[in-house]
This record gives sequence, C-alpha cells and structure tokens, in this order.
Amino acid sequence: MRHLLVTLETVYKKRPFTENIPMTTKLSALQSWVDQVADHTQPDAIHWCTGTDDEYQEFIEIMLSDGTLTTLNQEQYPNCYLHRSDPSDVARVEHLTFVCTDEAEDAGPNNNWMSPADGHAKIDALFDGCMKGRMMFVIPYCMGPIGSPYSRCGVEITDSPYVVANMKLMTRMGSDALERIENEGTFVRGLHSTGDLDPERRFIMHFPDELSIKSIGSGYGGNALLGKKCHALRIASHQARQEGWLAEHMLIVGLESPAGAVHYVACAFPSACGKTNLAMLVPPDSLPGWKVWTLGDDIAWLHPDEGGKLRAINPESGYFGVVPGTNETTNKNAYDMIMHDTIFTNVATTEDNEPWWEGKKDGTPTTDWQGRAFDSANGKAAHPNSRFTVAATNNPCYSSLADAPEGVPISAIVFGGRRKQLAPLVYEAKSWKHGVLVGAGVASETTSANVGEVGVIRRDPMAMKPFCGYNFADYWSHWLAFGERLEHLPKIFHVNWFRQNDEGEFLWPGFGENLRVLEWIIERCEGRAGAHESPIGFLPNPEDINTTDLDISPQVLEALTSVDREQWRIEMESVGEYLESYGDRLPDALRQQQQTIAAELSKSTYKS
Ligand code: OXD
Ligand code: MN
Repeated sequence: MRHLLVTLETVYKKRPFTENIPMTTKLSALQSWVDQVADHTQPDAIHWCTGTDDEYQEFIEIMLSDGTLTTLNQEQYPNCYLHRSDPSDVARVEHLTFVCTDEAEDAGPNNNWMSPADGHAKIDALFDGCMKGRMMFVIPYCMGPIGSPYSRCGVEITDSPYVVANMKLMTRMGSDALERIENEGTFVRGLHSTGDLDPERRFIMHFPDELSIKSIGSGYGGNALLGKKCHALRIASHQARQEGWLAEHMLIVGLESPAGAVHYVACAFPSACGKTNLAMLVPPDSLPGWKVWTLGDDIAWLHPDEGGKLRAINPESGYFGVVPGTNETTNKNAYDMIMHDTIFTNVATTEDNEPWWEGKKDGTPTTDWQGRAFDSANGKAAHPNSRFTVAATNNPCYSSLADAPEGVPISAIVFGGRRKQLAPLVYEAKSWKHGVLVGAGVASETTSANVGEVGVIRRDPMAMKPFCGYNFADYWSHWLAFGERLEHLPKIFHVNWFRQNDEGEFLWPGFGENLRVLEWIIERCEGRAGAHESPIGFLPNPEDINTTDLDISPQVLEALTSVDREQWRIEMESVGEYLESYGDRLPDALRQQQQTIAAELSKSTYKS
C-alpha cells in the first residue's frame, strides 16, 4: 500500500502521463477512447483504478493532503471525512442538463435538447486541455452485481479524486468491472472534469445513441458520479426501452411479515422525498415481528423474468443520501450507518469536530458547511442538500439478496410525492394502465436536490422528470407495452406521507409508521386487506389501516383516507392538460384512462 501511495504521489508531481500507465486494457475500443481523451484534455498522468480498499485509502490520503477532505472526529466517526464543495456547486443542475438526439422530439418536452453535433462542439471546447496540471483517473464500473445478466457497465474518466472515492463507495468499480467490460466489449462512456467550477461553464450532456455522457464544471454527486443519474437513469432508460426493461428512480425494499412472508416493493418518489428513509425503515415497537431489508434507496432496474414476473436489481452498491433530518427517530439505521466509513459533503461541524446537521438531536454546530464560524444569520449550519456517501454494506439492514444476479421479485410498485393537500395517504390503481396514469400524474413540491426554487408543486411523472433520457410520451408507451408482456403484473399504488392540516402540521406521523401503509399494500397484493372503490382507485377504509398503538384521531384518519371529489376533478383536468402537452406522441390508452376517470369524477352520484 505504501508503494502505491508513493506511486500516486509521484504521479501527482506531474510525471508525463505516457510514462505512467499502471494498467491498460486489451479492449482496443476502450484504450483508444482513453488515449483520445488524454490527447484532448492533456492530463499530467493517468491512473487506471483497480477498486481495491488500499487504493481508496490512498485517494483519501491524497485528498486530506490537498485539502479536498478534512478529517472528522475519528473516535466518534472512524474513517469519516468531510468535503466542502464550492458553494455554487451543491445540487443537480437540471437547467444545464441536456439530452442530445438527432431529433428534438426524441428528447421530448421533458428534456433540454441539443443536436449531438452542437452538444459535442459546445462541451468539447470546454474539455480542451482542462486536465493540464491534473491527473486523469479511469474508472471501470459495473452497475448491478458483476455476475448479473441485468447489469450494465461503464467507464468514467474524471480528474476528480473525490469522484473516484465516491464511485468506489457507490458502484462495483475496478478490476472485476474491467474484466466484464473486456469480455462484453461494450460500455457506457462517461467523461467528467470539474473544469473551473464556473456555473457559466457547467454542462451535463447525454448522447443516448452513442451511449455516452460528458459532464464538466461540477463535482456534485448527481452531476459528477456518472454511474448514478446520468448512466443508471438517463442512458439506461433509453437502453431499457430498446431492450424491453425499465430503468426507474425507485427504491427497492423487502418487507418481512411476522409470519415470515417477504414481499419486495419498488417505490418511486422525487428527490429528497424520503426514499432512503423508507428503504431503511425501522419497524416501530408497536408492530412487533416485522423486518425490513434494503435492496436499494434510489434506482431500480426492472426486468421481466422467464416466468413473466417482474424482477428488480439495484444498479448501485452505496448511498448518496440527504443528511439533514437523519436522527435516531427518523432513521436509526442510517444514523448508525453514517457513524463510520462515510464521506460527508457540506455538513456543519461541532467544537469536537463531529459532523452536524439540522435535525441531528445532539451537538451544537460551531462551523457551517462553508467552513465559517456558524452564525444563524447566514442560514442553516449544514446545507439542506448536504449528503453522505457510504457503501451499502454499512447498512445494518442490507438485504442478503442485494447481490443476487437474478434480483428480487416485485409485488408492488408505489408512486408518491410530497403534497401538502389533496393526495390521500394511499390508494391502489385499478389496473396496470390506470397505474401508468397514476405514475404519469405524480406531482411533488420541489426540493433542494436541484438548483432552483424549493417547495413549488411540479409534475414529476414516475419521479423521473429530471432523469428520463427520452420523450416522456414514448416512455409512457413503453410502460404500457411493458405491462402487456408481464404475465404476473404487480399492483400499482400511490402514497403521500406529507399531508398537512391548515396549521401546517403533518397529518400522518411518517417514518417507521409508514410500515402500516406498506402492510396494507402487501395485504392488498395477497388479496387480504379491505378497501372501497372510488373513481381515483381503491382506497382503504379507515379500519383497514392498522392503527394499533398509534395516536391518531378518527377525523384525521378519515381525512387521510378520503378524497375531495371536486379537488380531484380539477387535478384530473390538470393532469389531462399536462399529458396533452406531449402532443401526438401521447399514447391513446393513457388519454383514455384520464378521460374515464375525469368523466367518473364529474358524475354527481359519487361520494368519497
Ligand atoms: C438524488 C437525487 O441524489 O434524486 O438521488 O437528486
Ligand atoms: Mn434520487
């Protein structure tokens, strides 16, 4: 290990890259791409990442020595480090993210578009010589278990050691991935440089037809860890459409009932709406015997298996989670998980050099996320989108099936959003087609995971608004056709944990208590739980939700399990208008679903 450290340090002292190629590849397409990128970006040296723990440690030490990382209190937080990013570089940048296809229509109204020629020209100019004085890292990675037929590989080239360390925590990267790439001969090409971090020279471009990504000017996870949003969602959604599967912004969780039956559920919620908390849920004491297993907290790749069932893998192997709000009550598993071997980004620190964030119950911040003495006049101590990066194996409830090449069978798909009003706690779609409409109609308040206004309601179909790599209308057609191919269709639900009363208080306790709603969902899948039919779907009767030992009034439960017909009629109209904005490509079956429900809601006989 010492030897490698010396090698990397030497490399940092600007050896010409041609003299330092510790690892090359027998795949000529990969070698020539790396050579061509090196010619273009002019790094001082190239390092091919092997993915070993020793190599990770070296990257940590290099970042500690150049100030990219600082050490946190090693007694309380062993192997935990803090990265403070450029204050202008703290979130995804949807307005600077492009999908480059020959025809604008193929990217759709849901994406910013440029032609591939314009996209390359614009971004290549920024890559010109951008790695001079820096080192270039080649990261072969595999999204999904190395041995799974459902996994797909990529190679990220970056000049950021922070990206390398994060990719090590988040993906299966290094020699094993390289071997698979060499055997398959195909991989997604991702080129990344932090550039000069000037937001004016920041772009994230996707070329789905070339299976390639170019990202410059940001070191933030969603913009820079190219395996995640760029590959596993935008490029993969395009590949999935061609190959007959789905790449979705969904957590995957296993729910084991006291009787020992395990159901796997995939849930799509927009960014920063609690997917990590749900994926790692701790059953409350009042629901004894339940166990919850995390498969993934952000992305699911869904494939039909030979028996016509839906199976899911999580392409990632780590979590890049929102830190604020994490505590022993909201998510004890996450709270424990991030007490060791974690990279924190943009949290505050205490006098004892422990990481601190809003919602952490103990400690007092003395230094804010920008490294200034904390003063509440400057805003929050931790950035609202501050993050932890941690390997999934740190998770106390990590599923033993997360590495299974065949994935897990999915019983239910759950959509959800953050809605103060209107959407009930839970309802069930009447059919797959209706479920596709439910997904297409998802709306949620915007969060700090993207640069822009926070708390504004926007349509976020299937929670994929920022991540679908092609026209949403074609995506909905793909979802509809996909359902036709499945012999055993999972049921589709919609949940909303975020309903508030007029005083702005949450109606539902959320967090671990959400298991009560999941219990209803899986009992519906087993044909055991009650419900009543309404135009919007099947709603639980108040008594169908297990409220044992829960402090909730009948009035509140009634409000959570009913719908305001007039408000939903207006909502359905707005969904209809939204869908029509996709024009001719909108699948008729979806239009019909919307029209049927709108018509039913208009009938005066219906009472919620
Ligand atoms: C994320 C996001 O980081 O959705 O997962 O923004
Ligand atoms: Mn996400």
